[in-house]
Amino acid sequence: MTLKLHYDLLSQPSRALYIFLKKCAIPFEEKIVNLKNLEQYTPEFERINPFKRVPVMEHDGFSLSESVAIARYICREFKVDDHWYPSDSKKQAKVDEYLEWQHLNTRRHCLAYTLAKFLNPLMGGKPPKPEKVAELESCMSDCIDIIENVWLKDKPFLTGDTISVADIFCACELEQPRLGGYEARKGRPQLTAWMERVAAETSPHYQDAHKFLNQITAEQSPPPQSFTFKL
Ligand SMILES: N[C@@H](CCC(=O)N[C@@H](CS)C(=O)NCC(=O)O)C(=O)O
Repeated sequence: MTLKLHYDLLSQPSRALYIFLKKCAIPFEEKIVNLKNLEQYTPEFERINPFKRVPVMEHDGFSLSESVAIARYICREFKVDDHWYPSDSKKQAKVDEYLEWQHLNTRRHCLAYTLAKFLNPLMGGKPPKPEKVAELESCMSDCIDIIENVWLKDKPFLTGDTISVADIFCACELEQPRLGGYEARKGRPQLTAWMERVAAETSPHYQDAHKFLNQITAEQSPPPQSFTFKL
C-alpha cells in the first residue's frame, strides 16, 4: 500500500494535501516536483499527470490529479477523523459548498493576483503592470471580504464548529498573495483569528508547509522581481 504525493510547497493545493496527510498521520512518499525548474514538463512527470500540474497522487499504481478529488479519495480510502470531511450528508454538503465555491473565487483571484504581481515578473523578467495588478488586487480583496463577512460570519471554521479540509484549502490559498506583498489578514479580524485557529489545529505541519513561502516573503524588502528562489 504505497501512497505517493508529487508536490511543490510553493503550490497552494500541494500544501493543503501535504498538511492534511501529515496531520492525519497517513504515511506517504514525498516526490518533489520543482515547478520553478519546470519539472512538471518532463516526460516522466507527464506520464504520471498528462495535465502537467501538481499535486498528483499515486496509490498502488492508481494516479489521480486535482487536489479536491485527491482529498475526497483520501477520506474514503484511509481512516481520517470524521470532522475533516463529515459522513453526515448535510455537514459534508457544507464542506463541498466551499470546495466548489473556491474555484471561481478564492483560488481564481488569489492565483491571478499572485501570477501578475509576483510569478510572471519573476519568470519573465518583466515588471508587473500596475493598472492590471490594481484591478486584480481589488477583485481578490472583494472575494476575501466575502470570506470575512459571509463564510466566517457566525462560526469558528468555514463550514461549522470544527475544522474540515475546506479550511486547509482556503488558508493555503490566502497565504499565497503574500508573495506579491498582499496580507489577507490585514483589516480582517474574523479571518485573522480563523487563520490562527487553522494553523494551531494543524501545527506543526502548517508552519512546515509554509516555510519556503515565509522565507521568500521575509527576503522581499527589495522588489519581488529582483530576488532568487531558494528551493
Ligand atoms: N485544480 C488543480 C490546480 C493544479 C495547479 O494549477 N497546479 C499548479 C501549481 S498551484 C501547477 O502545477 N502549475 C504548473 C504550471 O502551470 O506549469 C488542483 O487543485 O490540483
